[in-house]
Amino acid sequence: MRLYSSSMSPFAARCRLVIHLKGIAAEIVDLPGSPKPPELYALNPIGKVPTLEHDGLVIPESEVICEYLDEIHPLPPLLPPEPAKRAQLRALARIADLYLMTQVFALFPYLSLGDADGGSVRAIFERIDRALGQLDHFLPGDAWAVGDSLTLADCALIPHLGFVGLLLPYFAEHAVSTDPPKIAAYRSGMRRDPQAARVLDEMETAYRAFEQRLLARRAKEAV
Ligand SMILES: N[C@@H](CCC(=O)N[C@@H](CS)C(=O)NCC(=O)O)C(=O)O
Repeated sequence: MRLYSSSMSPFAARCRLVIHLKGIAAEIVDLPGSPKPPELYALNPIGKVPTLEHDGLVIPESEVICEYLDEIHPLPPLLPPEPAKRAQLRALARIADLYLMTQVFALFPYLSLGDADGGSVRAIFERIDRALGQLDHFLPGDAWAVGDSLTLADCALIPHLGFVGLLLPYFAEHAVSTDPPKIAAYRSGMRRDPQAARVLDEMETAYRAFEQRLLARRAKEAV
């Protein structure tokens, strides 16, 4: 089994977290940088990480990969048996994927282009704040996202919220977001699981290196 990953990608971190929690012997191929290499496009024309290769099968999309891993390696189970909890779990992960992370990634062009009056960045932050509020609404306010143990919802939310915490301060000149109360409480417990702490650390190390390169490039352009 081979996972094409990037240390900085929260979507790839979600899959690495499942792999580590289940002790799966997978080769993790780190593909830093963008655009991704032609080898990845040859396997998956979407050209995104994570991409999983297993027994001749190529699977794109982090959510699909995580559910596949849970099905072929059932222990420890990361999907609760109750349909209601499964629905809650999938709703939380989907809200984070579709409404929060699409807006967070919309900030990327402004990392290199800048945003002279901050208007575009502020508009994106308004949408991020709305998505954080929507996610907060559906969070139960307990230690884990659903039930009393770590599930696939946490595997999505921990890297996503970790990435939000790294990227958003970069735009503090133009806009700031504060976590709504349940998300703030959830964030404070995100490192409780050692494997979750591990992927958060990997993501932060890769993000800091990316940020240094970005700041160096901007300083050079300003001369
Ligand atoms: N919906 C996809 C999103 C994956 C995604 O956006 N991956 C980004 C990195 S976070 C990527 O590979 N972008 C292409 C690139 O960096 O060139 C998923 O859930 O896997």
